[in-house]
Amino acid sequence: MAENVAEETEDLTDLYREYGDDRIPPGQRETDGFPVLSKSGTPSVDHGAYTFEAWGAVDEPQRYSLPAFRDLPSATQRQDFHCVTGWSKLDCTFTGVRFSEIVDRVGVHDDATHVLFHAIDGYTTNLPLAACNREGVLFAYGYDGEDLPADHGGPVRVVTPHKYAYKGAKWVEGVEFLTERTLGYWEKRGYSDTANPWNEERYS
Ligand SMILES: Nc1nc2c(c(=O)[nH]1)N[C@H]1C(S)=C(S)[C@@H](COP(=O)(O)O)O[C@H]1N2
Ligand SMILES: [Mo]
Repeated sequence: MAENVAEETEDLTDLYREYGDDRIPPGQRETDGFPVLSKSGTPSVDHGAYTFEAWGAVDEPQRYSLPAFRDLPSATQRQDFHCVTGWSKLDCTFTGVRFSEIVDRVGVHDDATHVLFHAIDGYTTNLPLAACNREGVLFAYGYDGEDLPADHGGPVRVVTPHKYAYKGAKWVEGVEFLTERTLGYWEKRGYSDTANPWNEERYS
């Protein structure tokens, strides 16, 4: 899979304890499979032409080919995955580049407050910078020790274990640092901007 797989798997399956006693958020049901949920199907991505970019309110915009991105220091984490439509998949293992790893390289401006993730299918999703500057926000290219399948967002997707899964853009091609909030695809269409599963923040 990756040239640079981390030795240790970080266990983030207990992060629900920040919000209460129940691992499965209210109104969610555990699923055995890994459903695929996309607004418009799986785009075909040319891995040779793929680039990951970070730009906006930063000193040093970054651009990586897929091999260069996979050469960055990596992390592997086990986490639960909660879709706002009601299913939760427990114990997913993702490998990728931590959000903080990118932050370290771009030199984020002091007045940056938000980010917008951009995806190849035209999808976007937003988060406050503070929600990204914490454990668990990963640009994942591996799942269960294999390359991340295309249906689940390969070659690279975002995962956000403390939020509903629509905050994790599949087929991500970049992250834009912003000095004000810009709503993403589902956030513009009535889904919660804050998206905390344990507080059941589904709709805005
Ligand atoms: N680019 C992109 N990312 C996306 C979506 C999408 O339609 N396009 N759907 C979101 C939603 S609503 C969910 S629940 C998860 C689903 O991820 P999965 O298909 O791997 O289960 O991806 C999120 N990321
Ligand atoms: Mo979802």
